[in-house]
Formats: sequence, C-alpha cells, structure tokens
Amino acid sequence: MGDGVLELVVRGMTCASCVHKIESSLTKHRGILYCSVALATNKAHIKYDPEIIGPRDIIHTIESLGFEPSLVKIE
Ligand code: 9UX
Repeated sequence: MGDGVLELVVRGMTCASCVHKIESSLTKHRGILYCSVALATNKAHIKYDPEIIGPRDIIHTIESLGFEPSLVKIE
C-alpha cells in the first residue's frame, strides 16, 4: 500500500507556536511520515503510513491540542 495523504483545514491557530505545537505533536506520532502546517492558509498537509495510523487518529490528535481540524482531501 502507498502512503496516505491528508489535507486539512485547521481552525483556531493564531500564532507560530500553534503551528509548531501541531507539527511537533504529529511528527512524534508513529506512522506520520511528513507534516506541514501553514498559518496563513490554515492548511495542514500530512503524509502517513495507512498501515499504522489513519485520518481519524490524526484528526483526534489535532483536536486534543485544542484546534478544530476539518477534512479537505484524502488521497
Ligand atoms: Mo499561540 Mo496557539 O500564543 O495554541 S500557541 S495562540
């Protein structure tokens, strides 16, 4: 199976530390291969190993940090 690609809109980010919180938390997760969050566009681009982690886990992780992610695209 190939990598999973997830694109999210994340509401509630107001500063660069918010971006860092999300990126560092996701990057620590097993199964997350790549993560980039953009404050200006509220977008998050994530690559993951679908055999280890799924979109629900990723969304829940971001929610648990106090932000509101919503799904834009799954590849
Ligand atoms: Mo910035 Mo974000 O001061 O949770 S870290 S608002």
